[in-house]
Amino acid sequence: MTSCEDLSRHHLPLTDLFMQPTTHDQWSDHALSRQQLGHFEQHGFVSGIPVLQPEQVEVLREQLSRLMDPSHPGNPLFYEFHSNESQDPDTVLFHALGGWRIEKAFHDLLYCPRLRMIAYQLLGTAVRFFHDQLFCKPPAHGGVVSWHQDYSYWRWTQPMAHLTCWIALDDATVENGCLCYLPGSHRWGLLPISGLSGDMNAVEELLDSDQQAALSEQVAVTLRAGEAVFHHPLVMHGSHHNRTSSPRRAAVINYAANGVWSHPATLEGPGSESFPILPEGQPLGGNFYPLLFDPQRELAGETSQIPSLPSSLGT
Ligand SMILES: O=C(O)CCC(=O)C(=O)O
Repeated sequence: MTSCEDLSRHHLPLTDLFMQPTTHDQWSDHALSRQQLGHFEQHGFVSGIPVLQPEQVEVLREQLSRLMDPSHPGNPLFYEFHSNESQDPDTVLFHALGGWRIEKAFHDLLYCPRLRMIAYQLLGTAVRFFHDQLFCKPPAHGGVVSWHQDYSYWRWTQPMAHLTCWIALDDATVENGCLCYLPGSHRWGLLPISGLSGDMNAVEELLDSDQQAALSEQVAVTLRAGEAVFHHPLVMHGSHHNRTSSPRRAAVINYAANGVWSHPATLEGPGSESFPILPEGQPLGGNFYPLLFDPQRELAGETSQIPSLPSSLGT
């Protein structure tokens, strides 16, 4: 039981943290260029995108510190909550899913217009919220996030038409464990789950020799607080330790194209018990999977001026 209101029933912003565009021009101010879309297609990610103002980062940090407290009255609303996913006190990884149900700024982050617009461009069709995540590494003993592909955890939703947005709430640097990518690995196909914490290179035994060699060509994506990187559901990514004297905190939003449906037979991985799973064949929708961007509604269908990638759903 929780004494906190479940914000998932609200499918509109609850605060004025994010001003909503009212015209087509205002929406297009948020759009990625064709060149940025091309980078995503080629490498599997596009980075360095300013999405939050410093005041918005500040509000999110403040609410994050409340969310990280296991005695928060809304804590039972998390889908998953790990104060330290690695179990090892020397390599701490705070990881939680579901903050959007509990604190208003994290709820309203879903409605950040730039995030909604870019998700539409990269998915190429109407966008649904899939879930959110918080990944925080404390100073001095922050743990790794092992190399992985996001979709390996999401096979219970079909077909693959998903997207991740990772938002830095602190400057993310090589020293404090920013995200790293293996460019082009989104063309490797889907690999099995090999774990998210503890051993950075656990995936190595699943890779062929060319893929193992690609590990030495990893690209570290450094970001300023308030900037984001978007990545493909199959691109291999992970992050190293934080041994600095400051925390490295991030908020993540995971999206699915409208029309993606539930296939619980292939459910696996952490959190499967508490995640809001829909019956077989049911398209994502309802309280937990709100529609975040509908080009018919937001742009009155006038999409030709805004570049987007082809939808893998063919819509
Ligand atoms: O925050 C991190 O270091 C990892 C994040 C991640 O793996 C993801 O967003 O898919």
